[in-house]
Amino acid sequence: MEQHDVTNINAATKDIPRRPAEVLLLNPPMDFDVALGKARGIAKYTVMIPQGLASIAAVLEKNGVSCEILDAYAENLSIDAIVSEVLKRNPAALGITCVTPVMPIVYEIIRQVKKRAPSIITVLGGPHPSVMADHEIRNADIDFIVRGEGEFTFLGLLKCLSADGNFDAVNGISYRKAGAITHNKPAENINDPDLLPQPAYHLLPMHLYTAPPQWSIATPSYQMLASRGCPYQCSFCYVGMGRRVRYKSPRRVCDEIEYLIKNYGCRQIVFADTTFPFNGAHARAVCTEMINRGLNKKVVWFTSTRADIIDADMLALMYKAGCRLITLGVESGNQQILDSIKKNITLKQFGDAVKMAHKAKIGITASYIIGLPGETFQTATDTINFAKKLGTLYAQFNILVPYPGSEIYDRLVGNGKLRNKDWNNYVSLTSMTDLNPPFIPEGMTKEDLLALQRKAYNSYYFRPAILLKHLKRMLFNKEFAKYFSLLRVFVETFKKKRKSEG
Ligand code: B12
Ligand code: SF4
Repeated sequence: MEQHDVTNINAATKDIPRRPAEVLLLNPPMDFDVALGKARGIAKYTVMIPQGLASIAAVLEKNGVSCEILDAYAENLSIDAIVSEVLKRNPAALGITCVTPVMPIVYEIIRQVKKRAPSIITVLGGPHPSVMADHEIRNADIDFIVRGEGEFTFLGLLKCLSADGNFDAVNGISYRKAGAITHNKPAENINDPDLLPQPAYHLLPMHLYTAPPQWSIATPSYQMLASRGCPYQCSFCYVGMGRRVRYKSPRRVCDEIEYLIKNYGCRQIVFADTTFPFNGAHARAVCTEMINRGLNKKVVWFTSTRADIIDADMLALMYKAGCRLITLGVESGNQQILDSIKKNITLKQFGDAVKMAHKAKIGITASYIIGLPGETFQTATDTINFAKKLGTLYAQFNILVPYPGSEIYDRLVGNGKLRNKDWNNYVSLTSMTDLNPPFIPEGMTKEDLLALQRKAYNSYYFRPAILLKHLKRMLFNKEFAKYFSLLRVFVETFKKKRKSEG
């Protein structure tokens, strides 16, 4: 990578008051074919609102900082197109949201931006730079990293930049000072999400957002949050929002839904919360408020949850309030593996939860992980068999990606079992044919993992019982558009896979 010195922050800050557009927030593309302008990604079938950027933009606007969002992920923009857009808008600061697999694309974007406009201040935030700050800030194209929740940290940083102030006072940032790397104290998490303004939906290309095809019952579909944080300890997961859960009030949740209905014709909500009905009392209050305001007649909604926090009454109320699908992270069909990843749920609890949801007429996507540490052919087969026994509407079989920030990642780094830190390989969900998996369990090869994943999908979906279930749904619920989208994703993924296999 070409390196050049951009550490002269003072020179850059002098420009700030003279610039019209202060901040440009960027959601980068993730698919390298898209980034290189070679193809439109299948990502376009799952294009969700970048809630973090939308929330930051709202706080900036409220505080008088002019701000724009470029959702290059939603717009399928290539790196070249993004760079010319950034140069055209010429912001004082460019803020980029980053998950691990987008990093190689982000490196290239900031390399080109800094080469052509060195005075644009680059700020990275999001899950990946938050945990890898010490590593990433060594890249001279990155001026600042904002760790953790970014709304007020970023605002503080911008104020400091325009006043030529002292960065030491801004908690939550990492940067280079006189050649040395400095990590300021962590910033505190936002206590009360109600104090945040509503996300700046008006700055986003709202016509482009879609839910994953299997969740698309009604369109337009938008994603929102009812809470932040997760108290559980699953070792494969990175909980960037902290262990303490903070809730939006039911009134705020419903105001936001009403806003999305009124302004964007919203008919479906996907709660992006890690586990929405975590606190039963809060979930009941949200559902009741939805019903009282008649929102259950206007939108359907989905959420992720855990098998140990739902019960028959809760599910019945959720259904009444408009919930039609839940995602359950089952992860493994082998109790020993489940215990080893600190899931703290038994196979029996999963079985009971699925039965209760079926009774409540709520569909389930169960998600599984193949290739966890300790996985053998037998435990993977246990997972496939258990999935078939549960018989949920959808099943998703991911190959483990040990994301930075998760306990598994730290353990694999510690015991020397992490195979590579090439972030290109840190993509889950897609087939790994052309990737080099960062972790492969002992006694297995990459081909074994791929074969197990293929076997899982084939033996799950190509069964008369499941095919019939879907056929019935398509015909009786008139979900033709959804199934058409699913078919397109299937065909495109297949074509892409064939291409990568040469
Ligand atoms: C909903 C969701 C999705 C949705 C929508 C993604 C989207 N564009 O919003 C879908 C299903 C599409 C998805 C896809 C993926 N996801 Co996802 N997703 C989530 C989930 C559950 C919620 C995200 C969210 O809305 N958070 C709420 C907002 C408010 O928080 P935030 O985005 O983190 O932003 C805050 C801070 O991080 C910070 N910040 C963020 N960006 C920036 C930028 C700047 C400039 C600044 C200053 C601050 C800042 O300030 C924000 C406000 O406080 C999180 C888990 C979680 N709870 O965060 C996983 C999570 C973010 N996803 C993850 C991953 C890995 C992925 C995929 C890479 C999976 C894959 N396919 O390979 C893709 C990547 C797609 C993409 N480019 O975003 C990981 C990331 C781990 C890592 N180390 O990178 C997470 C953390 C899950 C996990 N527990 O492991 N995801
Ligand atoms: S997998 Fe779900 S329940 Fe477990 S820590 Fe992550 S967000 Fe929380």
